[in-house]
Amino acid sequence: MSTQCPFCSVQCKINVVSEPLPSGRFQYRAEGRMNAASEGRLCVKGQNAHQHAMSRERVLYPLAKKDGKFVRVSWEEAVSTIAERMGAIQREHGRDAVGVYGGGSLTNESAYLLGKFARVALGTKYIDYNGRFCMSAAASAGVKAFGIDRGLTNRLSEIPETDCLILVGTNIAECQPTLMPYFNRAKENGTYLIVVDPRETGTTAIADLHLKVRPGTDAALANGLLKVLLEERLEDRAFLRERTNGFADVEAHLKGLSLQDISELTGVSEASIRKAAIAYGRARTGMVFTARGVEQHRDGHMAVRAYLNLILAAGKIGRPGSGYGAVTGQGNGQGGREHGQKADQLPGYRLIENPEDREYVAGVWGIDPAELPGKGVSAYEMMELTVSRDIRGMLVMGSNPIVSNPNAGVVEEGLKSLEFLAVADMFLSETAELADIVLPVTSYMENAGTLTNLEGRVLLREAARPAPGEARHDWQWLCDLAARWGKREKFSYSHAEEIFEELRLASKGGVADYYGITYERLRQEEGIYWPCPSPDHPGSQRLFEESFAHPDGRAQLLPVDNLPPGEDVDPEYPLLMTNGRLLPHYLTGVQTRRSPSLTARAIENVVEIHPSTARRYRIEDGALVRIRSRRGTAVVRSKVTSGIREDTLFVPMHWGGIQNVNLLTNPLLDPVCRMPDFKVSAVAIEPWS
Ligand SMILES: Nc1nc2c(c(=O)[nH]1)N[C@H]1C(S)=C(S)[C@@H](COP(=O)(O)OP(=O)(O)OC[C@H]3O[C@@H](n4cnc5c(=O)[nH]c(N)nc54)[C@H](O)[C@@H]3O)O[C@H]1N2
Ligand SMILES: Nc1nc2c(c(=O)[nH]1)N[C@H]1C(S)=C(S)[C@@H](COP(=O)(O)OP(=O)(O)OC[C@H]3O[C@@H](n4cnc5c(=O)[nH]c(N)nc54)[C@H](O)[C@@H]3O)O[C@H]1N2
Ligand code: SF4
Ligand SMILES: [Mo]
Repeated sequence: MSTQCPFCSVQCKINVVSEPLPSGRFQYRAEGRMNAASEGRLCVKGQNAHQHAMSRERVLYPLAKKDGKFVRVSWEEAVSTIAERMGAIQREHGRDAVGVYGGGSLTNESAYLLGKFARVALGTKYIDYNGRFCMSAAASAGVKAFGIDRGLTNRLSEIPETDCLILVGTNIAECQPTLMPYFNRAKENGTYLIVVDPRETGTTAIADLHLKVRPGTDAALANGLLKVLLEERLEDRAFLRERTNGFADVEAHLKGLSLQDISELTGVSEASIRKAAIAYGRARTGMVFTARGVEQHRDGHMAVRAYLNLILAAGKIGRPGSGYGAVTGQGNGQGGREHGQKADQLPGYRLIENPEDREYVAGVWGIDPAELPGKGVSAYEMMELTVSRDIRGMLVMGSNPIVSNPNAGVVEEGLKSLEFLAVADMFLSETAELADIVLPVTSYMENAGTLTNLEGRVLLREAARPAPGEARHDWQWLCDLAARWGKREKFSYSHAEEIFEELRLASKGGVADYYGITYERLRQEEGIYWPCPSPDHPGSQRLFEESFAHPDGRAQLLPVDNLPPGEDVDPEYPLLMTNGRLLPHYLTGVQTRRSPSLTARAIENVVEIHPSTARRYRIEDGALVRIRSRRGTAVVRSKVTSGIREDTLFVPMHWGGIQNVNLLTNPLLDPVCRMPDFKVSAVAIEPWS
């Protein structure tokens, strides 16, 4: 069975081989299949991804909650119940009283259709998705600085060609493991590798210089790097003059900042800041990659902008071996943010507030532009509206929001207070458990469609096996549901490819232009980089060689303030807690916790704590501990390690219930992109007894 890994943004191609056992049963084994991104490699998650797809815990029939218990119902009853209950809420409280919540694991076709369903069938402005927590800071920074947001500006194969690499808040070794050989090859070629992370990871292990930054102070660190670069006169004046705007303001702003203050704020020595800046400035070619460590902050947008300032000032972009990478997270984190499941977006990265964009997409959908709702609110703000009862009904497709939202305790209360909740999932996730109706959906092995990987390369994933039980594709039941709102003729597709054909048209002429991409081409060419505006266009491998995507062709620099962490320590909450990922688990763990091989590698949540901090708070290695923040309390096991800063704790995000790190996290939102301040909370720790 030939398929594609459902997990991270590399989208490795897989062959699942079945081998007969003497008992007559089969055992399954996954092998990597050659492709340009992973070059045939698989990480441990890909090697075991078939286990959850084949799990006995799959939801195989529609379920309805009756007297507090789920019972099996027909698809007809499930869809009718959703239509009746959501319809009644809309009639009583208005169209916007229902919300839709999507995800970055969905295929482009399903994500596109979800956006169309919200706007054309439900007619609600409230739609957003889990990518808000993932790519919104880097995406908005790319749009503002370059005029376009496409994860990597260069091909992966250029990584080994670059002389200096800066990886900021990105743990490639655990989060995109099959890409590590590109970085190892770079090291063999003599690349100088700088990694910025508050703790030691598999990625910092290969660094030449590890800047152990204090969580939440990345913007200041980037300002420090640029300040030194300018003092050393390592900027590219010709590039700045010919290809950018705004440098003079940045230069003036940096003159007013002191490197000593930056060093104190960030916990990184002046000598290390100098060393890193000079290495990057002097290198002939250089690349900077950012991920959630730097982006999931109340100033995530500006922290990325500070790094983009550095790249632009050094003139290291738009050339072989020089560029920027926003390391996308989810399997379709890139495509999922292009085709309209975001509150302010229409397909092709068009904007719902732009009259021309509205007119164009309304034309494709055959409706009056005036019928299109306006802009809604971000994912966490939608959850706040459930608490205030402005949103009374919700449809969740491809996410587990009560585990993945910040301030998860309040989010759970909000979802519990809904008059009606429908969840489409393969499993009874923590969120699905709260639903009135659960729709059983197909997994990656059964559902065909396109996904766009971290390079901006659109890939076709064919179906590898039939749907189990009565599971259906997301787009199939969305069409049925739309018919209940009287929109059958606008949602009549018999195959994902027909939706893609419409998506091509809807994206035509937009920033994320897929018009030139067809299933046929994808089969032949094994992936095409967008923008691809016409069927004879080869796709865009390297961006910004001649110009940036703003109307004047120039990139935009912007002064960035040095900010302290969004919630700093005090005597009651004396430590900074950050969070992130472990190699064997994926996101809220709904899928990987159902894979015996993966879950055996990490069966419960842990907190990384420095030995001297552990001593101070009487924490023994391997003991249960209670962590408290202003939002709530979580209980996890301690893991004492000298790899982490003394003032910092690290707790992975893959567990729900009392082990959920998001019971602690801060829902303070970035003013530009509405990214929550996930990566830093002030906490207290004590032994659990
Ligand atoms: N194994 C695995 N792989 C995954 C995922 C998964 O759940 N599991 N999820 C996928 C998804 S959706 C995403 S978004 C990506 C995420 O990929 P990453 O962003 O690489 O993952 P994280 O572990 O969240 O954070 C990366 C690093 O940031 C560091 N960090 C924490 N706070 C700060 C800070 O304030 N500043 C800096 N500079 N660094 C900080 C953490 O210590 C961590 O090592 O991974 C994708 N791949
Ligand atoms: N503290 C903290 N919180 C975080 C983060 C962090 O770093 N720290 N990271 C954030 C990030 S980057 C992300 S991406 C979010 C992710 O947060 P979530 O979206 O909640 O993560 P998942 O666990 O992937 O949930 C996806 C759900 O959809 C189901 N699913 C998978 N494929 C399909 C499909 O094709 N159709 C349907 N209908 N369902 C499907 C899965 O079974 C699962 O239940 O979490 C965010 N939350
Ligand atoms: S999790 Fe990512 S790196 Fe690992 S096999 Fe899947 S797509 Fe590849
Ligand atoms: Mo993500």
